Formats: sequence, structure tokens, C-alpha cells
Amino acid sequence: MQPAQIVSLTLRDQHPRAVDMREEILSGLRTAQKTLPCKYFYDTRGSKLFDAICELPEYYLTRTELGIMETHAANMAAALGADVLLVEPGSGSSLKTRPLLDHLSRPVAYVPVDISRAHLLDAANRLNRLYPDLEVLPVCADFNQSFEIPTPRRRASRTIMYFPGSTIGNFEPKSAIQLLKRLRRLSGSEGGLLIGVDLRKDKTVLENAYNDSEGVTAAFNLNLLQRINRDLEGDFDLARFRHHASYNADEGRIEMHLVSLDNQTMHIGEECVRLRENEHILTEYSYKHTLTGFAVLASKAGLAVQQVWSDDRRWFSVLYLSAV
Ligand code: AVI
Repeated sequence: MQPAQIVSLTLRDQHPRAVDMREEILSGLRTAQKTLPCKYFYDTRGSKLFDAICELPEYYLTRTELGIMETHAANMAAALGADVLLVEPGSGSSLKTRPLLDHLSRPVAYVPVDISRAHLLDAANRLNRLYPDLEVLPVCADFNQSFEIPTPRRRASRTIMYFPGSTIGNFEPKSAIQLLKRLRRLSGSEGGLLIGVDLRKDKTVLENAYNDSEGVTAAFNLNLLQRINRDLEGDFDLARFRHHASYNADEGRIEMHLVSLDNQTMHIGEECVRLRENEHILTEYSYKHTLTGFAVLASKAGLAVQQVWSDDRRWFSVLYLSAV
């Protein structure tokens, strides 16, 4: 870990090495169904595009979850208790954390964890100004890999992992269970997990959320190729791909692809990547759960649902889980 002093914040830098990213991307492009890991969406531009997605009229997730947080933050804070250490893996702009921070009793520290260094520092600096008495300990890391939680100045009663935004939906069930297990271990036997989960609903509502009329989601998807060009010496021509997202009702998930418009050969450094006309690169799954289905998934990770908060339409949920 290499601390770098930025104004009054110390960034713990546990960012993955570029060589890991290259290997991961190449191995995904070598399989029969080509894939690109969705975690690489979030470079500086990708994070900004994601923030823009969250503001879109069709993308109900952020607005609905924020509404749940604002309505029920006091109850959530009561359930979590006083003097907690709040850790947020994949914190992004830490938007949904504020209602919680406003209601928590004497939080010991807030640890935002994000892979995008610039975005993380922006958010951490903003929170530092808004909550001058709160210790903010940003960690730049890929939360899919192991990362260390810094020790706060004051001793915490328990560690709460806050995992909003339905990010858990971007994991296939087996990986979701593994991730929930890791979050359970990180929070310890006395800790808990506060998690945002998107729920199943009408196919049109779901598909519109991932095919917005302004094309921001398309730009977000295509930015993955731009990032490969920049960071890994790629030569993808973005104009020869189109964004595609559809809901697979059998699997209960949105499937997002980049479709090749013609037969083409690209390079990543020395490596060749060939695509046929209409061949799809799978870039993301976004699972939509039922409350019962999610409780079963959580139980496989040794977690029990303690409380559930939702909106009037039952489109989104925030669950408080603790170790069984
Ligand atoms: C971060 N994650 C929960 C988003 C989602 O809805 O699955 C990512 C996203 N992909 C396209 N739009 C938003």
C-alpha cells in the first residue's frame, strides 16, 4: 500500500496493475462467446458517463434507491447502531451514502473503495468538506480482489459494508455468492451488510433503462473499447460497433453487448482479435432479483435478511443482512 497525501486526505492505493487488465481482457476475447469484464467500464470517462446514466429519466434505479434511502435512512441508521465503521465497495460518487451519513450516530469513519482514482478522490474530498468531523479513508482498489480496510483513529462498534446501486446484479449467482461471502468476512461476525438490489419488473421498463433515448448507455458501453485503445494499445474502431441491451426473462437479467457491424480484425498490442459481422461481445449482465430469490442467494453466503426497505412500486429494495 502506498499512501499519497492529497490535501487532508490520504489515499490508500491498491489499484490493480495494467498487466492484470491486459490478461483479463485478452482471455475474455479468446473464448467462443467473447466477453469483456464490466468492471473496466469505470475509467474517468466511464465513471462520468455512469453518473450521467444515473440522471437519465429511463434509468429508474438510482432515483428509486435514493428515494428509499431518504425515506428510511433514520430506520436504517437505527438498525446499524452507533459508532459504526462504514465501508463502501465501488463507492463511485458516494451519492447514496449521504442520507445514511446524515442519520448515523457518531460514525467512526467512512471508507470509500473505488477503482477509479480521480472519481474516488473527488467524492472523498467532497465528503470531507461536507462532514468535517468524519474520518474519510479512501482506498483505490478493485473490490473484486482482496483489499485492506484502513484502521480508523477511533474504535468501531461494528463494520458495515454498504453496497448500494444493485452492483450485486452485475454478478452471476455463483460469483455473487462468493462476493457476499467476502463482504461478510470483511464485516466480521458482529458486522453487517446494507445492500441495494434491483427487483424484477415489466420488460419494457427494464429494457428502456438500458437503451436510453440520448444514447448515454451506448456511449458508456462503447467507451470500454476506447479504454482498451488507450490503456492497452488497441486499435478498435468504435464506429464499427453498436450497443445492444435486452432482457432475458428466463435468467432474470439484462444482457448488454457490443455488436460488430462487419468482419474485422483488431489488435491489442501484438495480439489479434477477429470478429465476424453481427458477432456479439458480452459486456455486462445486470440481474434483477425477487426478494425471496435474493434471500436464498444471501443464505448461501451465510447471511440472513434482517430488514427490507422498498419503494411504493416495489421496483427496488435495500436490505440489511447479517451473518447467520
Ligand atoms: C453499476 N450497475 C449496477 C449498473 C447496472 O444497472 O447494472 C451498470 C449499468 N450498465 C448500464 N447501465 C448501467
